[in-house]
Amino acid sequence: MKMFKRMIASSVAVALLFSLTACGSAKKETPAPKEEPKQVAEPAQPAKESENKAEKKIVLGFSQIGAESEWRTANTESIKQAAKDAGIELKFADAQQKQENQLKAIRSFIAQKVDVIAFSPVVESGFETVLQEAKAAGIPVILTDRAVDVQDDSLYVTFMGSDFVEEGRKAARWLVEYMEKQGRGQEEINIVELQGTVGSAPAIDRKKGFEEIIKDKSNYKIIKSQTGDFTRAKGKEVMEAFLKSDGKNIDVLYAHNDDMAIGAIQAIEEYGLKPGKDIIIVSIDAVKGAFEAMMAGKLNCTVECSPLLGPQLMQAVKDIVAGKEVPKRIVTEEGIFPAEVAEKEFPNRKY
Ligand code: GYE
Repeated sequence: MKMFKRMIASSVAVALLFSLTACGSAKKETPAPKEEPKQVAEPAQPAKESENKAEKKIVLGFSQIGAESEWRTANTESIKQAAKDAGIELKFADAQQKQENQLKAIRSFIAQKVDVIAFSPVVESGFETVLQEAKAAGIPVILTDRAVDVQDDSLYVTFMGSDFVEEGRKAARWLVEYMEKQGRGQEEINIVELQGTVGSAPAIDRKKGFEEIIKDKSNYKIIKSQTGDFTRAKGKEVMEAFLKSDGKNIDVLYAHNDDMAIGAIQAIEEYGLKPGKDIIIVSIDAVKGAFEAMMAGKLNCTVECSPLLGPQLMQAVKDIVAGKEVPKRIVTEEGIFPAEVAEKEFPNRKY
């Protein structure tokens, strides 16, 4: 499968060629990226020591967020494996969910004069200065998975990852349809929400997309919403607090990732209710743990968010170093998996 179409010319007409197809279906097992450039990337920096470029290994500095979830572990593996396969030297730094560690890692990559920097920003804000430093040093930056909130989008070459708003919409659309099918379409539906890391792109966008769909349905109410920081432990802890205050009034749990849903499932069982039955649960990522929970009847639906970004990242690194232009935005195609298809799809899951 071709990960990128490459841009040879920087004309707007050429840029239009990159609008590809819409999102996938439950049948999809290997999500493919689709490309939606907002604009053509800046020309790559002139290659340093270009005489030896063919011989020299490309050095990529990658700042990962941490190891907070199954998703993240799969993402790290994908990046490490793809770097190996592509013959790219990878300098990998784990920020342990702390922005200050990411800033340090990026500055150290600049000091080491790596060829390309890529990172997955833990939160959206606060990266402007370090991105300006990278730009001043002539090092191209690729954003993977999560976006940053900057005025000047020439501070990065491309952003590859999912459409988180759409994932939130998919979760809500599934829920509304499911409730209708259960004959509960007109009932008061009390939802509790476990949000991802405060200030992160997926937490902001998944909330937004979900709310967008339920806002016109007056019987759907989010009665509690709090962060579980994308981890199982925090998801469990916050769900315990939700149950303590609202107990039997909770109809639905919407978790911004599967790990928090899995933590919450434990809390629900310990409280004496049946997850997936007494409380309907929808989450996002579609990791193997979610499929196991669905097959056990404890989770009702997971919306796919693919962490397998390694191969397309390495392709972009190579293209940029070779002076080719890449699309400004590369969106991953994703499906949705309700519990009914879990058993059939499980063997196909790659993360
Ligand atoms: O959903 C979650 C992880 O940024 C898309 O981060 C990623 C999210 C993913 O911790 O499980």
